[in-house]
Amino acid sequence: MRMHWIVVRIYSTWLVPARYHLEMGCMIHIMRHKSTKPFRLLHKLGCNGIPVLLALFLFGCDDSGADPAADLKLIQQAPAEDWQSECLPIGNGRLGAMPYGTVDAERIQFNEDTVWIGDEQDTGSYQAFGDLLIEFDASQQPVAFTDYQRELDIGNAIQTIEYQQNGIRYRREYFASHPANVLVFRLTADRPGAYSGTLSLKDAHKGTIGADGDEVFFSGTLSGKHSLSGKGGEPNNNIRLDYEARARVLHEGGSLTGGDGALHFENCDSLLILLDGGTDYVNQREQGWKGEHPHQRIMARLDQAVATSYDELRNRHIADYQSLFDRVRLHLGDSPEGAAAMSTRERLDAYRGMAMEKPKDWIGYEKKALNLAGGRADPGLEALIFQYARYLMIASSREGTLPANLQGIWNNSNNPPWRSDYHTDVNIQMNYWFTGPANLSDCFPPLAEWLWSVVPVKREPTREAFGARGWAHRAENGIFGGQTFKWYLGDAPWLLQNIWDHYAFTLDREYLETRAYPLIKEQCQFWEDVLIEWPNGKLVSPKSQSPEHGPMMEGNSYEQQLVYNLFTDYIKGSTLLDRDADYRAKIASMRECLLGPQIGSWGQLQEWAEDRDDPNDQHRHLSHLLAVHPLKQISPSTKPELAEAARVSLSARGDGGTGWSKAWKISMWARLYDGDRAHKLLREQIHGNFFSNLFSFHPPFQIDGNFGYAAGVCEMLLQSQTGVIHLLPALPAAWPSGEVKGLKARGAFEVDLAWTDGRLTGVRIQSLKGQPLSVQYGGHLIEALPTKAGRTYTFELHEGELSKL
Ligand code: FUC
Repeated sequence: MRMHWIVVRIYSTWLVPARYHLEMGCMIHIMRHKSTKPFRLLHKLGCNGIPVLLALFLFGCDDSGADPAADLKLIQQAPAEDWQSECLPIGNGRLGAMPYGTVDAERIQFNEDTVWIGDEQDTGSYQAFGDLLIEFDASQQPVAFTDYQRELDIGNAIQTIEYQQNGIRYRREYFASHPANVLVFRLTADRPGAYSGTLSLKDAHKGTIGADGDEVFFSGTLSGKHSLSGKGGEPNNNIRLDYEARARVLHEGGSLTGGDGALHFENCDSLLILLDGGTDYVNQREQGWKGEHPHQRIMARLDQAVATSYDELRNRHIADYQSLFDRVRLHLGDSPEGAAAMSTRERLDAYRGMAMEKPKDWIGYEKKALNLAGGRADPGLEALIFQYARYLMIASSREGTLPANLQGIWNNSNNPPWRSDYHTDVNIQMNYWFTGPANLSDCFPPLAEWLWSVVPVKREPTREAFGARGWAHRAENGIFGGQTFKWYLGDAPWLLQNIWDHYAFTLDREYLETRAYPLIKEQCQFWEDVLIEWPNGKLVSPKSQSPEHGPMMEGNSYEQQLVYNLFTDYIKGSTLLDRDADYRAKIASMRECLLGPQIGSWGQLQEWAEDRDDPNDQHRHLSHLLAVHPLKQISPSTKPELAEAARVSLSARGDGGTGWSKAWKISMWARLYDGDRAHKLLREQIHGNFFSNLFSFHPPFQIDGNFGYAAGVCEMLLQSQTGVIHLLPALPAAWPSGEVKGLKARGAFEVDLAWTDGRLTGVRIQSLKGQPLSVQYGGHLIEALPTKAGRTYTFELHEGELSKL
């Protein structure tokens, strides 16, 4: 009977791989029966345990990837008409693509992460790269088509387009392979000879276009200046990157001929198009930011991809992708019947309780009154958007690439919004808040490497502006170290919060020694040089602006909180590495003198050293609340009075805002343990700031809203910033039952959780590096359990008390 229960459970919890179902299921079962030891259950099963253990082992081995029924698809029932709101993105970290053609004329807009115009003075701008155009002969006499469906399956990172035309079933299958490092497009049909037409490339700049044999290509030099740069004098833009893009076409059946810069295919059964491109950018100032021309690399990658069968390319792509994606499974509750099969547009409409007809309807919508009561609950959609952020991160940030910019990697303009750059006064930091908790630390190194590469450029202007060692940032940043807009002195220590946190999640000592520690130490020197001592002995930042808000003042909470955090991390790092003891002592004594957080006249956490906050001010930035999130100094557990003041301030700021601002408020409310308010923000972000391709918008499209949303979901389910692993700290009533597998906690722990009726029912924590483990659930705390690296620890909740099994 109970064996039967276990087997049923294996198949009923569809989201989680079999191994997990069984172990969690078994564990939950044990808990429900108030049995504390697994072997007691085995006795209850009426056997000596061996057959059951064998069954556990056998089922445990059946971990065969994503369940086909999983709710992991974005579905569209019409070709994309609008680039930012309707195209479904693919990417391999370096190359990105947005298919937005029609049935008769495919158009795949593509990017490469280094295609930039800018230099060491000017931020410049990320650029569009090109389009792959396929005109089918049918486009001369368009014929009606039926059964059209576009799908992006984020369970395997493959996009498909299917339709029926002239009695033929057509299928396009697209993916961006990280192992092969090329874009792959395959067109098939259920009848031979179905493909005739012309294939070409369009350069987004003014390069040379050509066709040769089975290839089309373009190449040139990125020169000139992008249009934003003209303000305030002529920019140099004197770094001119050479670029090239090349598509190789393989066909089955029919013929392929070249001419006039295009390839003509006739009566082909199928087409396989491999596309690669790049520039000569290297992230090294001492080489003038330019390395070898990309031509040889592109040819080598295409040669290798051509020598690999399509199935093999596809299998390797899926295996690589799932090695990252499958680490986290999330189930937040059951969706309405049939929701997972709906088009994403209709699904969003149902969630919102109102229909959006055209992309233009969305712009400005975030400002309109929201009718939250009108929509229907769809926890599967809320989980899908979380997993989609993980998909987008894997697609736009991998070891060796540049970090995800304001639009990840996807950009169709040479003058994109805010240069599609690296804004350092919240945006790029927000992009990377969730990589640690969402088990994607492997996607983080591009941020550290980018920072490492641009800091040397920033030292000289920093010395000139502030007479200080180290470096500071203006808000807009490019890939050659150039920067524009205002100086924000907290930006650098804010980036270093991400840099330290990557260490906190991974405990990667080499990274600490070679990247985190040197950067943090150099930043401490900047603050040693610029902090001002007030007559009362307090150390404050020099005059600066709280990001994009208010006057220039000394001692803004923005810098004060960030410098406190920087010094704290420095002290920890230098202690761990046993380095620079004298300097550590100096920094520790400076930290003691920093002006700390202040509670103002209406109970608010002050944004400025002066009590001048306006209770009616609903500015989108939350710079004075950083100590709540993403920093760690204010928590209701450790600093209840300051946490209450932060709550007053956050409430006053309201629940509106841009995509990223709402996303940040999810995390903020979660850190204040208000799960229902966090969920309200999450819902409002979905209502007001997601296009039908699930790109979040500011407006316009800005990927920090996607990544910040995922950070918020993590904060609702698990927190670890205070050194304690806090389970379900902000579980909303909207998610009464659910499961999550594979979230990470600081100290290198991997955590699986299950809950029912709002109560924790299962906890499994794997210690990856053998650190002591402190766990909290509600008011109950288990402190400093010794652990062994590689071991998994399970806990049970019995009459409200948490105990280790
Ligand atoms: C910051 C924000 C803006 C926008 C821009 C890209 O400056 O204040 O809202 O997100 O970055």
